[in-house]
Amino acid sequence: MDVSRSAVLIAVLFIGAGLMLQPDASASDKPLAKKEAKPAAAASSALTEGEVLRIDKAAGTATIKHGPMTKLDMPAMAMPYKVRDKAVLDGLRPGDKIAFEVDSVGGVFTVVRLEKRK
Ligand SMILES: [Cu+2]
Repeated sequence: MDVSRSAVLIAVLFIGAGLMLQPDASASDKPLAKKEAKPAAAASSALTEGEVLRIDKAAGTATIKHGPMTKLDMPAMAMPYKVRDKAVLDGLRPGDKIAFEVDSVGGVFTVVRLEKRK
C-alpha cells in the first residue's frame, strides 16, 4: 500500500513538474488563440440557460430549473445549487431567466458564473 501510494505521489510530482514547464508554451499559445477569434463562442457554450425557482440565502443556494448540461452529463432538471459568490444571490429573484455555469467544487455542484437574461 505504501509502495503504491508513493508511486502515486511520484507521478503527481512529475505531473506537477511538467505543468510548471507549461507557462512558456501557453504564453506563446495566447496570440494564436486570439487569432482564432473563437473565445466568445467557447465561453457561451459553457453556459446553460435556466430559470431561478427559489433562493435560500441561509444555505447559500439557488434552485434552478435548467436545460441539459452537457459538460456535467446532466439532463434538464430543477435542483438547488450552491452559489460560490454569495453576493450573486442578493441580485436574484424567483422567475429570473439566467445563463449559468456549474462546476464541481470539492465534490459539490456549484454555480461559478451567472448572467441574467433580459
Ligand atoms: Cu441539475
